[in-house]
Amino acid sequence: QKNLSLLSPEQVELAKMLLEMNQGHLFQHWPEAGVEDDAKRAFFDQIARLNASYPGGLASYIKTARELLADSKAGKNPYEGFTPSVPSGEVLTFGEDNFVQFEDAGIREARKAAFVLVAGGLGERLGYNGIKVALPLESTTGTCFLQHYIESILALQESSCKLAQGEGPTEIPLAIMTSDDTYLRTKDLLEKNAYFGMKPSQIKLLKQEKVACLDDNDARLAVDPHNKYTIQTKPHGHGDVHSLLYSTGLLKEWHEAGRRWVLFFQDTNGLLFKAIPASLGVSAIKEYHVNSLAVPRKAKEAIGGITKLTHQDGRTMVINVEYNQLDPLLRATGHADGDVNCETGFSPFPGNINQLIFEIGPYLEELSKTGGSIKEFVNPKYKDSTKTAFKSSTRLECMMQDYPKTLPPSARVGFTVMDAWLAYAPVKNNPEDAAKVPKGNPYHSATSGEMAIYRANSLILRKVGVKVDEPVQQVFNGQEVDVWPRIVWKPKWGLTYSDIKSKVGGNCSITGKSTIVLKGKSINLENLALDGALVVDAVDGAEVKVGGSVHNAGWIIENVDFKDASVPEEVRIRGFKINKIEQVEKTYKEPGNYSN
Ligand code: UGB
Repeated sequence: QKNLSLLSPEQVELAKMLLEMNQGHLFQHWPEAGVEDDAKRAFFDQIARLNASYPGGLASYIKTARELLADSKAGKNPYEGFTPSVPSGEVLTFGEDNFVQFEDAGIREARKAAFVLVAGGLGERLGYNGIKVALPLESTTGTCFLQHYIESILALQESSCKLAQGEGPTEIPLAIMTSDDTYLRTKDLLEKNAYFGMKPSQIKLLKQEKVACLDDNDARLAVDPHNKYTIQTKPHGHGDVHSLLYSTGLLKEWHEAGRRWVLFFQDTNGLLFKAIPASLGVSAIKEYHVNSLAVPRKAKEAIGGITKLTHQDGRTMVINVEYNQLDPLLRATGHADGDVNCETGFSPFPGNINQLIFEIGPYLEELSKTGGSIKEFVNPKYKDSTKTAFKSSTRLECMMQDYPKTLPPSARVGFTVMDAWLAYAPVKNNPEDAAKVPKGNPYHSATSGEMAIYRANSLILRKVGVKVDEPVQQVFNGQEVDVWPRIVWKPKWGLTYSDIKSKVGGNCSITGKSTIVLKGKSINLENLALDGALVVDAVDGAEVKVGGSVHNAGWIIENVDFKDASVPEEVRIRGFKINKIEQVEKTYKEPGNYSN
């Protein structure tokens, strides 16, 4: 009461609302007026921001939270009335005829696309201190995720525009959703690196607001333990991306510019762009309004399962069921063993990798009705089975893949399954958790993410006729992985199967200890026998033929302990470093034809 005199009429209203919503604990330890008044005003500034940035305000947030927390405590099945079954979708195998056709179609469509990277997450499971998009996706070249993504989009743009011969849009835009945790560091990374070659005007940084954390089942707002005048906040989830694209007018702008597709992707999947051309081709040819990319999923793997849900009233939808909900849903509908592998060794439900392709027209039309709001959920970690206390504060969240939940049955919602070795290798788990992953399930760590790049590139080169040695097994940070030759290339060297095939000729071979780095657009490998390290760098316009025998001591992988604080964090978390002993470097700085 004594503090009321400090407040503006709006702040008094907010204080009343908080008291009505049973949030009196927020003021319990406040000293009388005259003491720490500035901090008290700052508290109300934060309350006003939280209130303004949530549809319906904080009261609505607290009300929804109470309902969802009560459902969670009661163990209520969010899929009441629905029966799950395995849906059918487009299943593609790299290099097969239909894969190549879809890739061709995808390259044609790419110039009409816009990309959206969701990168507002803290990466809590990884425990890395920087932003995840700044992490190297492999340590052979040290290229970071953001650089790789931008270079991939630029390579797509160039290939697609070449086919279009000057018709239609010529630049593919990239929007990046950040949060308070990632905005400045993402901006900084782009500015310090000249936007990795993209025009600054092609990139738009969006920022999602955080939501208040909750301390208990009555949705009492959580106070920061270090500052009693601050409410703890956390990101609301990647689902915010829809309302942001709508409220900023970006989606409308893209639509008016003649764009047809929007592609959403996550912060740390170094393989993704190998799957983009074919999956975009599927969207175009099958005329999907919504197309989700999927990979075969191991039971209990921490990725959602794409599921067909049929309601008692006959409604059906194909939707992602999140990993923590799939098992209870199956058990509740007569599958006594829950989320288990079938005879293939995989879960029968394809794994959602949250790479979504939407057709812009129908998407914009839907958002004009909903404003982009997405159904929320809560996922508290309870202290014990009484479900009365949380291990740490929780908050409401929403997921971008839940968008189709509100679509009418006429919407064309499909999915495309590709091999995980080609399409999916995220970096999500810290070394300790990764080492505990059940044998046979993917680690989703910095170690496995990097090794997956070498494996995919080795398998792709094998498909186009290169003899690549078998991998060897090695253990890094407690994880056993296959170590293939370290084969890496810039996206502009090869985006599609046909592209890559056209650049490899004769009898080429690469031994297991080898490293090859291809940094130019027109580098042709012709009768190359590599046993060591070879780095080829060629400017655009340099047509280079590389062949013959290359033999040297090469680049060696050496173990690093993740607890060794003398080693940089991005190296430690993968458990190895590369010792560059000896290599052959071929550099072509002027356009022209070169052969050796
Ligand atoms: N992200 C944001 O931009 N904002 C946020 O508020 C939160 C996250 P996680 P998650 O592919 O492996 C998803 O935390 O949510 C960004 C799917 O739900 O890495 O546990 C964040 O920066 C799941 O079905 O993943 O699981 C990151 O880029 C499955 O597909 C992205 O959102 C799983 O990903 C994902 O955030 C997967």
